[in-house]
Amino acid sequence: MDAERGAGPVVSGLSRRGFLGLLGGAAAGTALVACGGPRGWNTGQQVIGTARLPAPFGVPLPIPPVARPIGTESGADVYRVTQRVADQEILPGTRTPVLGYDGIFPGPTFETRTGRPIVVHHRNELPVPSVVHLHGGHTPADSDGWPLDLTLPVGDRGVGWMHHGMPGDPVSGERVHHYPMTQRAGQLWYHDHRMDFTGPAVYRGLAGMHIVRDDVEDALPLPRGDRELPLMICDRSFNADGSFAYPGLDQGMRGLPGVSDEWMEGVLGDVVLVNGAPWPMHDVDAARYRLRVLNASNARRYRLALTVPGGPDLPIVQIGSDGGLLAAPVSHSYLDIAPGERFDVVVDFSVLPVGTAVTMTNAAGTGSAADVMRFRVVRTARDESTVPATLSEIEPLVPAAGATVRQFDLTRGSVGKHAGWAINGHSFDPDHSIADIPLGETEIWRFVTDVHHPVHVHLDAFQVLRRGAGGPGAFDGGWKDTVDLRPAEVVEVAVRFTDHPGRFVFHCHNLEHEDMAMMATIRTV
Ligand SMILES: [Cu+2]
Repeated sequence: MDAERGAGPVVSGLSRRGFLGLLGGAAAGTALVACGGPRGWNTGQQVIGTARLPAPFGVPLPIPPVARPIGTESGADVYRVTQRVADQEILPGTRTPVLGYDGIFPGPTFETRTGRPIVVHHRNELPVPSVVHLHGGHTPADSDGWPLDLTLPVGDRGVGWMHHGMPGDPVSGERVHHYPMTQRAGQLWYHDHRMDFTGPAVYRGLAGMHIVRDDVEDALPLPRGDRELPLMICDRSFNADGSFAYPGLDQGMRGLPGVSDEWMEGVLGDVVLVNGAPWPMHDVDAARYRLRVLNASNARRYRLALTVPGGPDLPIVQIGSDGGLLAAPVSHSYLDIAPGERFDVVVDFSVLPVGTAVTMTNAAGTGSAADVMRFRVVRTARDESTVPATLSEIEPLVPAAGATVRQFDLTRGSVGKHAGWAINGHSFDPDHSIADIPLGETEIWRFVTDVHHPVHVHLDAFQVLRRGAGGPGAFDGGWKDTVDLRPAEVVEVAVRFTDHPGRFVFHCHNLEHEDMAMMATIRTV
């Protein structure tokens, strides 16, 4: 197997073996631990990188390229994505080896339409197995990215990888995902979901955005074109040679999962990236913009505000959540966003004079993590966009009297030296469903936490019913697929699965918690 791998394709001047060697050189020994921000905001520890960092707001905001179909097949648009290692200039003047969809981080953005199915051929030219999950996708089980449905590297026969023989459907080289796109418009994202190694895989670049559009949304006078910006926010730390500093126990991501004890609570970076650029800058018209914000961090939560020198913060008008448009806009002075969550917002730069610099700040972070990016208002411009008072129709999920109530306790286990994270006291068991849920029935799920846990449910979005003693929180509106739970909190959601019987998962989207087994198998029946 090693001979085969060594003979594999050379990518960007690095053989696969070279890539592993490079990762090996990026051991966590160079990294220090620090507290991740103001007390109580984050569950995690920051990796202090050793790379020379740029001054903030000097790098232009990149916009990932849009994926183009290579053809059509039975009414579906067909795409091909090659996962490969490539060098990318993330910090100016240094090269970072990334694991990238099409060799880039973020991967290409998908733009699809409700009711128009797509087929994506994912080819794995990485040195490690991969699994692709479309987060927020209403996807049949065999295309959803079950954590053991490994796609092995091209030419790899699958001997020696962990989990060989466990339930799953490993394939060699390439996997075809069928996405029916029978869902409303919304902002999804796709990322790696391999059992035990999701944290390092996403951290090293395996993440991209996916925007679904439909006629309802197209009919609204919202900002569009250059005034609609997808913003993938994530934190990373870097070694002096430019490589990502991730404190994984196995830097080659081959055998031993997880991170050492210091990072059990989650890995926080000291550089904030937006669309893969450190604290970028973007020039804007004095007009409304639609910002489609995704928190793709492994563990970091943000409190985002748009600060204006000498003035009040710019209002942030939320128009959508994980699962598409809200019923009506909601104005916020800041946004709390946990890993995996998306917020669709409109901001109006026209209230500011040309020349104003607007900084997106993060009150949940300190030091270098307190800033995210900057907008600079550079010109006046016509703007015919508005935010309508009514955005979409949202069917309320109302559990019937006597509806099934399931409680899930998300806590850290206390057994053994490397006690992991657990749901109802159990580590992820791919063989055992902890809930068989009838399709079409609305259930109440109650999540109970010890520390911060952003809970993500696959297959269908849900609605938040209660947070603590009150109703839904300020950021809980609309269709959600990921809900931000704070320490010692209880949140109840109404869940209803439709269409696709099979085996799925729900899990904590703090990726270190997920890798250390805070995930559960469910079955829709
Ligand atoms: Cu968690």
